[in-house]
Amino acid sequence: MSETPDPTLVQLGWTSFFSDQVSVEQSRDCQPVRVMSVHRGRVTVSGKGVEDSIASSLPVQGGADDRPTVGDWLLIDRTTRSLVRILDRTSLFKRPAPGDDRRVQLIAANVDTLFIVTSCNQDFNVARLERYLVLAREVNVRPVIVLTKADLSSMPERFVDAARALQSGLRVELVDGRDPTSAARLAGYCSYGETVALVGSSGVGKSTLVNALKGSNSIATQPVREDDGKGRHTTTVREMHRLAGGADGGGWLVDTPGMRELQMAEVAAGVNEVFDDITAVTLECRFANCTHGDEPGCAIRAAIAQGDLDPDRLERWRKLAREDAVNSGAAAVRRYRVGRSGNRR
Ligand SMILES: Nc1nc2c(ncn2[C@@H]2O[C@H](COP(=O)(O)OP(=O)(O)O)[C@@H](O)[C@H]2O)c(=O)[nH]1
Ligand SMILES: [Mg+2]
Ligand SMILES: [Zn+2]
Repeated sequence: MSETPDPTLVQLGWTSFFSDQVSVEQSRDCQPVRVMSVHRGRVTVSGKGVEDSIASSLPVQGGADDRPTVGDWLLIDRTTRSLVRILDRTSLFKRPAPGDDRRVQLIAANVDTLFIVTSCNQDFNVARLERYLVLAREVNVRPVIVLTKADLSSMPERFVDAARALQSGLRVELVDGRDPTSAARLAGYCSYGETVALVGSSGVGKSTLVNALKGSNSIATQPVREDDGKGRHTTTVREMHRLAGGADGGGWLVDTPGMRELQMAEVAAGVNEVFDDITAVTLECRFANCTHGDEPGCAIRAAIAQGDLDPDRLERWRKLAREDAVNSGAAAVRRYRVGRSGNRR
């Protein structure tokens, strides 16, 4: 499919990454649509001349990620409009399904930028931000730290500095989410055809930001509790919000459910990158398998002693690396078991 891309599709986020996956024969019978929202057994989709709700089951069920989620690009049959195929994703957010350790919940696909939202108050927590940064790296999206409630702090710059110190080159934005002029500084991250997902604890102002950027109050803010941490399924519908942004229309925002319990598994590469300052020092340890305990020639202990490395940051790195090792081991065992006992689920 190499003809000039249709503007409707481009605005929806269609790129050559997706069109390259569709053969000429396939594009005769099928057309691409993007998933706007997910409901029980159905998804709403948009495409050229299509605004519809279709059944979300695939003709052939494959792995656990083989079901459509918000942001997915699908091929549907031009005549029957039934789902034929989910196109490969540039990125995929998922989490363990609440209350079921074997299932994963797909959160959003084909996201370009992640707004990691926290507020200039007690919600601000460097350890949690680091977790989100690791997640962004693993999922392959560009992270932006968004600090809300700038108006409630007497020294909001302190939060900006603390966030900037997390990773070199990290983008950090300070806003008052209730003020559209202030929130507008985020619009550049979600321009024409681009997709942004928002993550962060309940109450930090994610929905407020979506409303400010959309220029309307179409989605409910705080009084609705999105996540009580007990895995109760709430009525929140995950959907793509279209931004106004000029004549052609802007990009897309996806509000996500709270992910406070952000467990890390199989994220070793992300941990190494987000903590690349520490990773670099470990390469100087005399022993390749140094545990940075009491081995001779430990560069980590030397760096701490010289004040070059923040012991708190080292501790957070240790905790994440340990957690990743434990959970990755558990995930591997689970896959092995599931594989052996045939198709569980
Ligand atoms: N003062 C102030 N209040 C805010 C700001 N952003 C959000 N709020 C308020 O914080 C509460 C939670 O906002 P909400 O958008 O529902 O948070 P969400 O749970 O992350 O979606 C609401 O009462 C908002 O009006 C901000 O920048 N400044
Ligand atoms: Mg909300
Ligand atoms: Zn060491």
